[in-house]
Amino acid sequence: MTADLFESVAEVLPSRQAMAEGAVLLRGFARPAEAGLLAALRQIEAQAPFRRMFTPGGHQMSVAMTNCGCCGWVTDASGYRYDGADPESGNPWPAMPAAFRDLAEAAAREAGFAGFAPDACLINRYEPGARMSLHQDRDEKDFAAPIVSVSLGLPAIFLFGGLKRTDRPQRYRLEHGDVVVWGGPSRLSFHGVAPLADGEHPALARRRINLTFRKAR
Ligand code: MD3
Ligand code: FE
Repeated sequence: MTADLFESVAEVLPSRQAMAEGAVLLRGFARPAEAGLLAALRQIEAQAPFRRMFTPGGHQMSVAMTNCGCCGWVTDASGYRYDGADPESGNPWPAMPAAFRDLAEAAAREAGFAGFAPDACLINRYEPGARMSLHQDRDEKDFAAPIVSVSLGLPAIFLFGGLKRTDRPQRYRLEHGDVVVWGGPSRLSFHGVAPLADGEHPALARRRINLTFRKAR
């Protein structure tokens, strides 16, 4: 009886943790959508395979990426940008699946950003050892729109810094199904991901997938 009560309360009260002003962690928010997200991901991957891109400085990223939506984030010798075509194939990126869009919009609403309409989703794939160094996301046109991130698969240590590169980052462990919404004063915070520890996840094996929903145009 008591256990049932807690389960039904947990369903209507997702755990919500404020990380900073405008940054909200919704633990497990994506879990009910897991099957639909993974099916859509497999379709995207078949049309636009993950690839490890090169920074303008000539370093190959350890994280492999693909995209869906109007345009995809790409980096090469000429710089960082959102491109309407996949440079590997010349084709448009796969359309944003309804399962992706619905989840991102629901999470944004839950965090106080009703009306968020993402047009692009960058999909990051981490294998053991892959990392992302501290950076800001500033290739989008409109910083008033938040970014929504969805973590799937192996857990990662997320580094959440301040508005200056030198601000000491806080560490958060992001697990399968966790969603974070970054808006308002947190939108231009420095952030990164520590090298992925090896492990085995029931749905994603030795991988972590992160979906980041953006308003790029
Ligand atoms: C905080 N991805 O794709 S998601 C990225 O886990 C990126 O793959 C990381 O940083 C990942 O650019 C972190 C969380 C995230 C995304 C965008 C942010 C945090 C953010 C923008 C502003 C502040
Ligand atoms: Fe980022």
